[in-house]
Amino acid sequence: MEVLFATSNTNKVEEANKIAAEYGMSFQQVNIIYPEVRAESVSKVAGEGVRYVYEKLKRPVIVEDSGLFIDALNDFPGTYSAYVFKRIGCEGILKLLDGVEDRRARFKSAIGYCDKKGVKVYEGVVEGSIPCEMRGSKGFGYDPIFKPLDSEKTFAEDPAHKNRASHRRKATELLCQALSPR
Ligand code: ITT
Repeated sequence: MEVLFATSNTNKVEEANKIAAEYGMSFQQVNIIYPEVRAESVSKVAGEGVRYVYEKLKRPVIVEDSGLFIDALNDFPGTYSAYVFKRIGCEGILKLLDGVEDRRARFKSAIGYCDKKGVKVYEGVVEGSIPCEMRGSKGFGYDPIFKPLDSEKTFAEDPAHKNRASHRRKATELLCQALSPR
């Protein structure tokens, strides 16, 4: 089964497709601009976004909103992660956390799916922490500054572990299980 994936981020599609293949599914990227609502939850952003995109395409489609939520920064950058990454990147986040002891953080992913029956949203979260320096060169975005709880390596150092444990893995699996029950 093939479902459209409305995103400008090819990395997201590649990661989701590795997981979807295990369920005999795949996502086909479609570059369509949709308004991102101002909201504090990734689920709200994904749900509203996919409703808009479905109205344009009238074909089963997903939108994924994701982001990094840092405890010591009151969940910043959260749903503003893409904007913040473009402006200050991983280096800027490390500066904001300079001297901060509490390094706890989580990645969240919400996948909004819409077909003629309506919108469903599937969420995934991975808990971790922000190291004091960037580590690794794989992956994308904030991967060099995110270390999941169950590993000593960042996602950028260990993409195989990211594939097994990520926020995207969890949300994508819930979607695939809902679409192709075994
Ligand atoms: P689309 O909105 O077009 O799908 P985007 O990259 O702008 O693509 P988001 O709005 O969901 O995606 O923003 C999420 C940002 O959070 C993204 O720019 C990355 O910098 C970061 N991010 C999300 N998932 C990530 C992951 O698995 N690893 C590292 N950074 C991630």
